[in-house]
Amino acid sequence: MNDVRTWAARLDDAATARQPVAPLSKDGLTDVTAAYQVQNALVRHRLSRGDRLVGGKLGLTSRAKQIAMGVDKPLYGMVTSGMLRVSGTRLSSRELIHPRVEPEIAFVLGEALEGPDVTVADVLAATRYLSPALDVIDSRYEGFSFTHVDAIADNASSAVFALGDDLVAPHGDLALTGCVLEVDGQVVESAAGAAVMGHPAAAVAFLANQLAFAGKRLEAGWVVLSGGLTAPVPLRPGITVTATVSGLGSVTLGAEQ
Ligand code: OOG
Ligand code: MG
Repeated sequence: MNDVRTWAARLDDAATARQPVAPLSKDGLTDVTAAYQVQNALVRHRLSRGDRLVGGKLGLTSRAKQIAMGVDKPLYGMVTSGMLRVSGTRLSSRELIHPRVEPEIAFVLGEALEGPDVTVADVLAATRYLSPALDVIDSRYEGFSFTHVDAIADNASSAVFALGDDLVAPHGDLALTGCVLEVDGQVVESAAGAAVMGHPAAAVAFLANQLAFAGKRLEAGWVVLSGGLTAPVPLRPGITVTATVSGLGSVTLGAEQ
């Protein structure tokens, strides 16, 4: 318990000071349960500063992400109000440590989802809107290098995210929906929805079912980021990144010079 508090404070300080730290796995963090306890305590730091819980996010749900980060198991984190930016925002380089950005499909829930037996069909029935999302990850670990438990403790590297301007009701086959990621107008990555667990709603179901182990659920009105569809790209100073998802529109973020 002592370690949990110390580790959470270390990650919170790293984010606040924009000073990365050594992975907690090098300091004795080994099991997934303890890692989620650290994550909980870390999120409580944000809530104590006035943030509200507004949803959840999946991490490492596509092969592309797993290969890029060298971790082969999915995980989840929690999303708070202070992470949300309007599409078109330019982020300041002083805000973050070494940000990377990735395209995702976001779900906005009209109804709560409570595990353990949530299915893809349940997720789609409970979804009010879909939106393209840009997820800016900013690992609090040196060199953006971590193990599965490290990334869990660090709340899935969550930093900032943006949704598209239009929220669209679910339609069509999300597994076959195309996603294109552009940097300064050049296509750098692309994927189909199926890149995330065969179907992005499967990632949301996975999250609802995982939360059930902790006696928690996804609430109505929450947003869920289903996980990076492609490898992330560094959010370098001066660049503009746009994700477009067929039938859902676009979302853009930039970084100041
Ligand atoms: C951890 C996972 C973060 C995703 O979509 O895979 C994540 C990381 O890659 O830093 O948001
Ligand atoms: Mg992500």
